Amino acid sequence: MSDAVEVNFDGLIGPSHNYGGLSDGNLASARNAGDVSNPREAAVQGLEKMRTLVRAGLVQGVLPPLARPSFDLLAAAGYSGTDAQMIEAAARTSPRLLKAAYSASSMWTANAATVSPSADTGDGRLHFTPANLSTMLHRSLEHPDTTATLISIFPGEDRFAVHGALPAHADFADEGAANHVRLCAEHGEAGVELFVYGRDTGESATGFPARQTRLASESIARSHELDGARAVFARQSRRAIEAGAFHNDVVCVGALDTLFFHECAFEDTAGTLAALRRAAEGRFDLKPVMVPESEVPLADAISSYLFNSQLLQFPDEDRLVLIAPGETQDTASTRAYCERLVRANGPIGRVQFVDVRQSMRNGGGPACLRLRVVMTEDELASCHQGVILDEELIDDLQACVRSTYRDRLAPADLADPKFADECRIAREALLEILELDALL
Ligand code: SUG
Repeated sequence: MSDAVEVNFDGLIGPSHNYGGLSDGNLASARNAGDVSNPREAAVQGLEKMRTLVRAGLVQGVLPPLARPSFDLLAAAGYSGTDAQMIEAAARTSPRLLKAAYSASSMWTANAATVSPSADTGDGRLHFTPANLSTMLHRSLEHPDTTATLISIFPGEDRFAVHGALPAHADFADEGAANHVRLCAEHGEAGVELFVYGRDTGESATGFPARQTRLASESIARSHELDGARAVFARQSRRAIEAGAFHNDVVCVGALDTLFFHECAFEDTAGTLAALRRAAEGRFDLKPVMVPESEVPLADAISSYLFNSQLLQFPDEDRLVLIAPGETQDTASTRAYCERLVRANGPIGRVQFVDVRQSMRNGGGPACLRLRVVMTEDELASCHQGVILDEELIDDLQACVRSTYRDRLAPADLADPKFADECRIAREALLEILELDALL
């Protein structure tokens, strides 16, 4: 089967996008904590990135923002009464909790789920496991609603398997596709799935948190019925985590037969590449593109987000295109590296920069904003068509964002109960455009 395409499902950035400083180990989130955000600009930037891919002739989908604030979180913390009373009381007594309840973090759909295309799975279905995101409170709220979203968009258990999230315990900590890379000859052919974990169960934690465990990765490979010979488990380097690579996709991205990564991404680089080559044997020749520390220091890779790029096969180009954040162009070492990368006759032929600065300031680059789903023609025709974008739909979503989102949001604004109404009205209007009324 080679009739499959890779569909990027981007998260539509929600109206409560703010700089909460909620993610320990994510340097951008810490650095920008408390700043004034611009949700309207953030969502428009995200939609422009989607437009870039639509114009290139790729299939582009969108996932709607989740309802925020999460009144379930406030109720769980003992707040009661009307919505307004709960918000006012939380703002007075626990402003950090209110920020968590308001977080728009579901925009980073690379963390929504781990996805295995039907070409890789034992039962020939397309499998999703929504990530429990159990390491960060604000992100741990996402998975029940993400699961509902995925079921609405990928209905029918004959083709699609949407699993429940793993148990919400540190042993099963899971952050989804951000720690998962699928490599293959062609999207529709059986591939190799690389799972990257930061810690084993039972290890005592020091320093920045490792958000993915080996047990979580192995559990997902089992429930997706992957061929054991084609699943590889590799450990993320502690040094990368300590330097701020809270997900592997901050230091590594792969597509088709190409793995683009920083020298310090893995604990055992040679062992990881050898395991990938073994798993790929007979199907494709792995093309590793390793960026040495001497050319791009790890700190620059992380602050510029060079690797948090989308690596894509554009219809009319024979080499891959890297869709990189503008910050990569602003950083001397990564800009120079990109120029050399393109000149070298390797698998990556072009770098295109996009502006997703609002998201970047919370540690989310182009790759964080998308969930890759390889789909056969039949699967694509069976999914909810309202979320598959063309330019007209992007225009409609942008017009809706421009009329319903604020262009300035300070942490103190979350205390105003009227803002909760604004968020609800904006989300409802977006769901209507996407014909997702079932999620209201
Ligand atoms: O989980 N930032 C996100 C960024 C996620 C990026 N995703 C990938 N690398 N795939 C996180 O740390 C910051 C929210 C705040 O501080 O308000 C935040 O959640």
